[in-house]
Amino acid sequence: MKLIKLALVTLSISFALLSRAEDGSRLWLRADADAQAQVSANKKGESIAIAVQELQTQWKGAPVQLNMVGKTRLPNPDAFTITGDSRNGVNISASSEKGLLYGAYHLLRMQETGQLNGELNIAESPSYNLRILNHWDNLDGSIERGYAGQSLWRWEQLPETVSPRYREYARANASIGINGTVLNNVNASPQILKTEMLEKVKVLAGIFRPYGIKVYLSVNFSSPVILDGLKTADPLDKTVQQWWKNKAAEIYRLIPDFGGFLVKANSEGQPGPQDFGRTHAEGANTLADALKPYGGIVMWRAFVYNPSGDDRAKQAYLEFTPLDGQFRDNVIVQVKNGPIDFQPREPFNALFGAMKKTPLMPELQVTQEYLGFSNHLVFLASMWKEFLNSDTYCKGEGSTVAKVTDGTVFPNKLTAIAGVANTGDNTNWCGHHFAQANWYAFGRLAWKHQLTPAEIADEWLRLTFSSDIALVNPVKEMMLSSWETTVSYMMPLGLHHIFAWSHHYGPEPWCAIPGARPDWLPSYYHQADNTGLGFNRTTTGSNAVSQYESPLREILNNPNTCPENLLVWFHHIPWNHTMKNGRSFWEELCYRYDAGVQQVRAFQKIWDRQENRVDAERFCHVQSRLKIQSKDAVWWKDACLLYFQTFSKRPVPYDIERPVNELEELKMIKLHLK
Ligand code: GCW
Repeated sequence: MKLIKLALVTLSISFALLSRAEDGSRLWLRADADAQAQVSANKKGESIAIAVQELQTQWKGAPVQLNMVGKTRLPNPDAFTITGDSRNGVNISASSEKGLLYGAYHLLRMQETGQLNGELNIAESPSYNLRILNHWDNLDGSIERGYAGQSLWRWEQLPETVSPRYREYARANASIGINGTVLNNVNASPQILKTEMLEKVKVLAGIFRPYGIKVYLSVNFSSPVILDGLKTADPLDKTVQQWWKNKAAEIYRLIPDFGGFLVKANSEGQPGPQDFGRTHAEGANTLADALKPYGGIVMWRAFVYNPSGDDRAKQAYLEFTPLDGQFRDNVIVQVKNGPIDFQPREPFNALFGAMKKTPLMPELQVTQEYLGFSNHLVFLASMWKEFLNSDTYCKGEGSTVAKVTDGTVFPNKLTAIAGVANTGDNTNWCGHHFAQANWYAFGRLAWKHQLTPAEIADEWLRLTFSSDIALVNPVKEMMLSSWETTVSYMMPLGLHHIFAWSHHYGPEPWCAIPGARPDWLPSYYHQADNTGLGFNRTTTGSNAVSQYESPLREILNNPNTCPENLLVWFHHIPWNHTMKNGRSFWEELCYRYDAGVQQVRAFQKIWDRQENRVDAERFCHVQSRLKIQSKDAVWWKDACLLYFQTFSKRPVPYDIERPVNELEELKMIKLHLK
């Protein structure tokens, strides 16, 4: 009998463990739902009901009162205050249901990260009003630049069958303040605007709504022609304008709070207004006029470049600055952080600060297209902070990118930020457990760009792994140095776009595809020759520096004042150029690559020491990904140094690790990735 009992107990324990499998599916929302808190609200509503339920089941402190207050007290609908005392009674106030929900998640986060110590005096209001994820998800379920499986959206099953993950997705986003989602790829299929697709979108919008999330769609500029056989998509044509108006009316009948459109036009083969001799502003305005009566917006992307044009890094600025002031007030121009394309490190795009009459929204890439996919551990908050803190000098010193986009420098009501999502249908959502930290960091920075990467990493680790400082401290250090480390082993000192053809995983600085667009080839960017390395964007070269305000342009123009981490972005640097530390440029390049390799090895050591503090499942998963990252770092170092050495003709300094690969063998590697 005793034995049977014991067996039963063991069985139920193992079941309990099984049902608690640490597969990462719970993201940063891992609080036990076994509390029985007293929670009341002065109003009813769908979002309030969620806030109440989250608190009832997870809050372990004194009774909580949710108060809906007037807009005069809290003008931003997403803002909230938390007052009172966690031991005697807590008040969360906001002027909207959403605000109360954000307040509830904030309070729970404080509890879970150990930040409660009695009195509460919190007032939060978001940095950006619109905090939006962009999904590059195709209607066939594939994801462009997605490394975590297939799309979360099961279009073929909708509208009848609804995956439980839709709600989990909404909850995760709401918990970090994300309030918008663009469901489909910017390389947009016109089919998304067909009535049967809109019926499906409506279902998702309905699930996301109580979580405060609006749905947006990417649209194809040729939709009127492709879907309904119009003769043209010319934005100044009356029938085309009417078509967009009718489409907007149809959408809003189904989804009254639809957010609006995201548009990639005249970029990488996508159709756009220029096909008809019209400007980006004319194109954007036609869509904006259609959405205006319903409160919708247009996010018009500035990611444009064409092969016959000037230096690629200059093109978005050249096309968009002449249009400043010509966009409707419900258009916002969406600009990637850098002037090229989500490279490991870029200077900020000179459009920030230059467009003074048009609101701009930063576009960040959460998915790691150029940063090792979901194999490499790279915490992107550091990169995004460097970008947001960059000084544009557009209204004197201190006009940072953050301040020129969040309404501080230019008083825009329309403030927004977008992140290209890294989610997919993998159990752990993002492929790499640590890639979840980037989704988290995007939301947290969009909410409050003043947060430091250290604060965000700290929160995320406590929520996701443990609050044990023996884990938090070393792993946080690893996260905080991970971006710089990756830059070191991939593209230090301002190198960029020396990736393998098309899939962008791994090095191919030698890549030469006959007939290929020159601006899709690494040699366009690195310009290696016997004299040196780098793209001359100074006044003696492409003069991209002139797109920046003084004194930044002068700082960048001079190799002795240009930040060394962007040196060959702006300069063609001689191999024997003396760096600040006295080394030659060639030597420094070698040392940087080597440092990157050594640092990833150090990450492996840091992680292995956590074996007893992390569940086996996630521990092993991260451990094996770090092995890949370590091997890849060596691959990058050998490929780039051996290749550039054919130009520098200098030895790899004798005190750094010797190459373990042959250049000719590395050149044979052809990965078949998407
Ligand atoms: O980074 C490049 C990607 C493309 C992407 C494009 C864009 C969606 O390689 O896959 O297309 O940028 O941002 O439009």
